[in-house]
Amino acid sequence: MLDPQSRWAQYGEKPDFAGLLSFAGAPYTEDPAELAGADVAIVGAPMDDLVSDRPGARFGPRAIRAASCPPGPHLEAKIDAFAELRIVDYGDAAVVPADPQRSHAAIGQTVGEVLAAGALPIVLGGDHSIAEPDVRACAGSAGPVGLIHFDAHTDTGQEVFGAARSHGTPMYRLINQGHIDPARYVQIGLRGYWPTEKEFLWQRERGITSFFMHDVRQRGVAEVVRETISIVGNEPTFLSVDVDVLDPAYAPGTGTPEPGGMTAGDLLWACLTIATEVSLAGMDVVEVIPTGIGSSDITALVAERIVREALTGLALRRRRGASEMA
Ligand SMILES: [Mn+2]
Repeated sequence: MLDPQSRWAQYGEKPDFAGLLSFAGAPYTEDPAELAGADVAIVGAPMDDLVSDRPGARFGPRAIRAASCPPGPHLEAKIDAFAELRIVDYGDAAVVPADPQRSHAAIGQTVGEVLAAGALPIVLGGDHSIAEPDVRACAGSAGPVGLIHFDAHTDTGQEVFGAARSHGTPMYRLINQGHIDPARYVQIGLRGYWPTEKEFLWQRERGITSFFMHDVRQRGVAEVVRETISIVGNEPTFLSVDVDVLDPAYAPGTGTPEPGGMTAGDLLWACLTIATEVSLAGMDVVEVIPTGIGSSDITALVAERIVREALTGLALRRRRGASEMA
C-alpha cells in the first residue's frame, strides 16, 4: 500500500497540491488483497461515453481527488472520518475509451472487489450510466437495495435518442433488472423539462417517491430528508448523487445543468445526515466536469465535500453503534 503522506509524516499532513494524487491523501492500492480490513474504498469510474449533452465527466475522478483537503475533524460534527474509519483509495476502474460495455464491466468488477473485502464502495464518476454497474454490484446476490437519488432528472428513461444504455436510463434498467426496490426508491431535486409524463406514470405505477424542487423549497430540506429516511427504512440503501441536483451556481461543470437547484449547504447537510442515519450499501457522485485546475474548480470541490460529509456521517454512525453496544 502506498502512503502519500509518509514524506510529510513529521508535519502530520501532506499539502493538498503535492505528492501522489489520492483521495484526501488516503493510502492507495490497486491490489484487492490490500483491501482487507478497509471500511471504505474510493473507486474512480472515469468514463463519459454515454452522455446526451456535454462530455468531460471522465476527468471527474482526478479533479475530485485534486480538490481534496487533508484529513481532520469536521468542525461541526466534531469527528475525523479518517481517524474513525480505515479509508483506502482503490484507484480507477480499468475503463476502455469508446467501449462503454467493457467500461461498465470493469466498474462492476472493481466495485465487486471492494464489496468482497467487506468495505463500502464510494464511486467517483463518470457520467450517470456508471450507476448501472455500481448499484448492480452492491445489490449483488442480497437482492434489491433501496435508492436515495439526488438529481435534476429521474434517469428512468427507457431510451435517450433511441439509446437504451445512456446516462438518462440507469434507474429504469436497474429497476427492470430487479436491483432496486421501487418502494424504497426516493428521488430528490427534480426540475426542468425532462422526462415526460410517460416516465412519471411508469414511476408512479411502481411506487417510486419523487421530491421536486418545489418540495425542497416549500417543505424544507430537513423535512424532505426525514421523510426519505423513513421511506428507505433500515435495509441496505444506495446513495447516488448527480451534482446537477445542485444549482449551476454551485456546480457549473456538469453534463446537463439545470437552473433552480439545491444549494451546496443543503446537499452537504443531507449527505451527512443520510450517511449517519441510513444503512448505506454504497455511494456514487457523478456528472462532475471539472472546469478548472485542482481545488480552484467549484464543481470538483463540492463533489469532494459531498463524499467527505458522507464519510463523516459513516464515522458518526460507527461511533454511535459502538456506544450503543457499550
Ligand atoms: Mn443523473
